[in-house]
This record gives sequence, structure tokens and C-alpha cells, in this order.
Amino acid sequence: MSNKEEILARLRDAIVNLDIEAVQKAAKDAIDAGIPAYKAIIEGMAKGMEIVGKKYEDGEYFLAELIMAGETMKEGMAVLEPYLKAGDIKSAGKVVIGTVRGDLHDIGKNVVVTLLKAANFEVIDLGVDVSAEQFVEAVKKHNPDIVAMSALLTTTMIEMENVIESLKKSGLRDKVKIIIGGAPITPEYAKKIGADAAAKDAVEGVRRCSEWVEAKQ
Ligand code: B12
Repeated sequence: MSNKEEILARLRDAIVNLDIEAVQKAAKDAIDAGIPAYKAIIEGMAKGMEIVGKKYEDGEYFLAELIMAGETMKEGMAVLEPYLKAGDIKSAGKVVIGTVRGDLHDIGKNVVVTLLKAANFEVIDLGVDVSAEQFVEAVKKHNPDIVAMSALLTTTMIEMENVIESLKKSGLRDKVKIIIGGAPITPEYAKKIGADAAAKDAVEGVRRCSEWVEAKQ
């Protein structure tokens, strides 16, 4: 295993072990070793979150561990965030983003927000548990290029369709591109509900947003 692979594995394991000190140390080592910050997030810490999710499914971890894993990830993000600024993608557009109604998961959304900002986007972050009405109001108020939605629960992903329907009813649907993401989201689902794209991770999502904005310019 190369030094870089070893550091990414340490980032992953620190999340799984809910070890804040270890994640901070591994995040610093990642920067020192020249690993791009986004890679440390996606290929290190986010991989750890996947394992945490599996352990929860298997009954080995409980809600308390999920919360601790979320906190550990936030501490790691805090170390890496300042280094994301040197983003290699350059494009300026405006994005309204939120986690849909009923859903409180925001770690993945926050990764997307961080990478969007690093790529020079103006981001209006509506937070979690965002209703269709709130999305519509935000689009009216901010006139964004893109609406981005996150859902982590199979029971809340249906809210995305409600948001799109509400945008249609308000005559705003064709003014924006819509991208959706989160663990249960697939390109097929995006197509079914009339979104423009689905992204499997934040890097892919931000790349897509950049393409849309560049095509406009
Ligand atoms: C951490 C966590 C929590 C934390 C959330 C803390 C927080 N502040 O977000 C807490 C403890 C609060 C929590 C609560 C619950 N959770 Co939870 N949680 C997780 C866990 C372990 C990790 C999620 C995570 O943060 N992953 C890391 C991030 C980086 O990944 P991500 O979110 O997938 O995001 C990436 C991509 O999907 C993408 N992305 C995400 N959003 C978007 C948006 C756009 C626009 C784009 C482009 C990309 C994109 O980019 C991100 C980065 O690359 C998952 C398991 C899993 N494997 O997903 C379960 C999981 C999502 N939770 C689950 C459940 C059941 C719950 C609860 C119902 C538990 C309970 N009994 O109360 C509650 C629901 C609360 C609610 N109403 O929302 C289930 C969902 C099952 C299902 N299929 O519906 C999962 C899958 C666990 C499991 N295996 O059973 N949870």
C-alpha cells in the first residue's frame, strides 16, 4: 500500500472507529502528503461512512454511533475545508440546495455545498427538512441556475418529485436545472421524476453543475 493509500485508509478507519483525534491527524497527513482535499473526503471519510451504515444495518452500531460518526466526519471536514479553495474547476453560477422535507441527513449535502463553493458557485443552503414551498420561494427570491436536492431515506426521496411538481406549477421549472443526490438516488429515478441529473457523489455532482453553467456562458 502506498503512503497515500495508507492515509486514505486511516481516514476511513477513523470514521468507522468514531475517533475524532485520529481523523484530524489523518486529515492533516493527507494535506501534507499532497492528497487533494476533495479526494480525502470522498475516497477516505465517505468510505468510512458507508461501513458505518453497514454496521448499523447489521445491528452492530446503533443511533448513537451514527451520530458520533457524523460528528467525526464534521471534524475531519473542518481540517480539510480550507484546502478546497484551490479547486481545479472554475465556473460561477448560483445553486439553491437543501435536504428534502422529513429528512435530517446533511453530511452529504454539506460535502456538496463545500465543493460547490470551492468551484466558485454562489450557494444558497436551505438546510434540512426543506419543504417544496420553501424550495419554490427560494427559487423566486434568488433566481438560481440550479436547484440541488439531497435525500438519504427511501421514505423522503419521493419529496423530490413534489418539489419538481411545485416548481412546474409555479412556472419555474424551465428556468432551472435540477440535480438530485443521496444514497438511494439513481439516474433512473431522476429521469422518472423529471430531474435533469442524478449524481452518485459530490465530485460528479459539482462537475455536472459546472458543465451546465459553462454551457450557458
Ligand atoms: C450519519 C447517518 C445518520 C445521522 C445523520 C447526521 C447528519 N447530520 O446528517 C443521524 C443519526 C441523524 C441519522 C438518522 C437517521 N437515519 Co441515518 N444514516 C447515516 C449514515 C450512517 C451515513 C450518511 C452519511 O452521512 N453518509 C456520508 C455522506 C458523505 O454520504 P451521502 O450522504 O451518501 O452523500 C454523498 C452522495 O450521496 C452525494 N450526495 C448526497 N446528497 C447529494 C445531493 C446532491 C445534489 C448531489 C449532487 C450529491 C449528493 O454526495 C455525497 C458526498 O459524495 C447512513 C448510512 C449510509 N451508508 O448512507 C444512514 C442511513 C441513511 N440512515 C438510515 C435511517 C433509517 C435513519 C433513521 C430513520 C434512524 C432512526 N431509526 O431514527 C434516522 C432518520 C432521521 C431523519 N428524519 O432524517 C438508513 C436509511 C434507510 C433507507 N433506505 O431509507 C441508512 C441508509 C442506514 C441503514 N443502512 O439503515 N442517520
